[in-house]
Amino acid sequence: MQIGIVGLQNSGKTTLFQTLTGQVTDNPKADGSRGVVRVPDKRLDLLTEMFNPQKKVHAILEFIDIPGLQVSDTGKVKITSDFLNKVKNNDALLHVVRQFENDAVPHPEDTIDPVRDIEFLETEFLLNDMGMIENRLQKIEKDVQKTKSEQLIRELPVFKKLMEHISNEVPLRLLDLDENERKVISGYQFLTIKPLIIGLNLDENSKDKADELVASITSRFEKSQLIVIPFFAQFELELSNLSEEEVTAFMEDMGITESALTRIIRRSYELLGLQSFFTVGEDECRAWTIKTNDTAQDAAGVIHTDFYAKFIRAEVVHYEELLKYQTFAKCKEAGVWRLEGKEYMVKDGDILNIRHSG
Ligand SMILES: Nc1nc2c(ncn2[C@@H]2O[C@H](COP(=O)(O)OP(=O)(O)OP(=O)(O)O)[C@@H](O)[C@H]2O)c(=O)[nH]1
Ligand SMILES: [Mg+2]
Repeated sequence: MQIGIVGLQNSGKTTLFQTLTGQVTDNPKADGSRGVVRVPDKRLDLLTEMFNPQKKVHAILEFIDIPGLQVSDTGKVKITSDFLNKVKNNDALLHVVRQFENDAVPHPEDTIDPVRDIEFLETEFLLNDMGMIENRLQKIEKDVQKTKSEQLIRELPVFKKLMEHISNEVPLRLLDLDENERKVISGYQFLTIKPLIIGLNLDENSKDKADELVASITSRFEKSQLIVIPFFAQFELELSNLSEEEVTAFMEDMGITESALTRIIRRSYELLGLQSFFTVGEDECRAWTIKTNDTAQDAAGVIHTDFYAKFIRAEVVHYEELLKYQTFAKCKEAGVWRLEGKEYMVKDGDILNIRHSG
């Protein structure tokens, strides 16, 4: 799973990227970096205490620091092909919006106005998608009669649906598409179809206004159902050099109960329909990421590609049950340890042991 950090120039993308990944480079302007983040999970910590394994392996998310978007003289955000290339492979986007004052670092529009900046990007993203849909639709309508191409016949109703939706200036992510429709357009890189989180980058002076700001942005963009997460990128980056106790004290002082990292990851999981399952043992305790509706067989395939085809059964016990009964033997006695077939829908927090052939 990969999340692209986008936004206007000097909004704090690289600062946030460094805060999230702990990957601090000498050159903060070296964009396009890719960083792996371990997904914090208290359950994995407890399982590790329980099994005392040689290795503890977290689930991971990847973040990409995408170069800042410029604003042209005519007041438009410039969407370049380089930008599109860097954005297209991401599963979701995190739009960092500036809400910090810093005279040394000019805002491309001079003033601080998060609503304007969100609108800027949203408008350009919508126009970009609208243009793509319009062009494609024209081409399909022109060629479909002539060629009777099956692909075009399949695409036509889907593109009509997209056009109708986006004409109302609503991002494509809010359009209900079934699996077949998604397949038809999977080759197209629409910007507004990607799950989106708005990251509001505050400075210390705005800490008392944070809730109010988030509420006003959320209601202003009600139509797009934006998810807004406030954080203090610079402040949290500075904390990374301190001891755990100091960090806790400083965070309390700022009224932060959870780091930006934890909150961003939790919302990304929700937004992307992700969940975690665990494998445990004396050699390794590990958290894995799968989609919400994945089956035991899908989960097996995530552990090892071969396990998908060779799947026999999954031994399943939920984390909460293991915590309650402490050992697998006691879980068995209590009837909460089960053998499940390949169609079993894995639940967040399941502990699995895959039985496979060969
Ligand atoms: N005062 C203050 N400065 C910040 C904050 N966040 C970022 N900065 C500063 O703003 C400057 C730009 O931050 P970056 O993180 O490099 O911004 P960016 O969005 O990656 O910029 P581009 O990659 O050029 O688009 C840096 O000098 C940061 O130190 C903040 O919360 N408060
Ligand atoms: Mg940057």
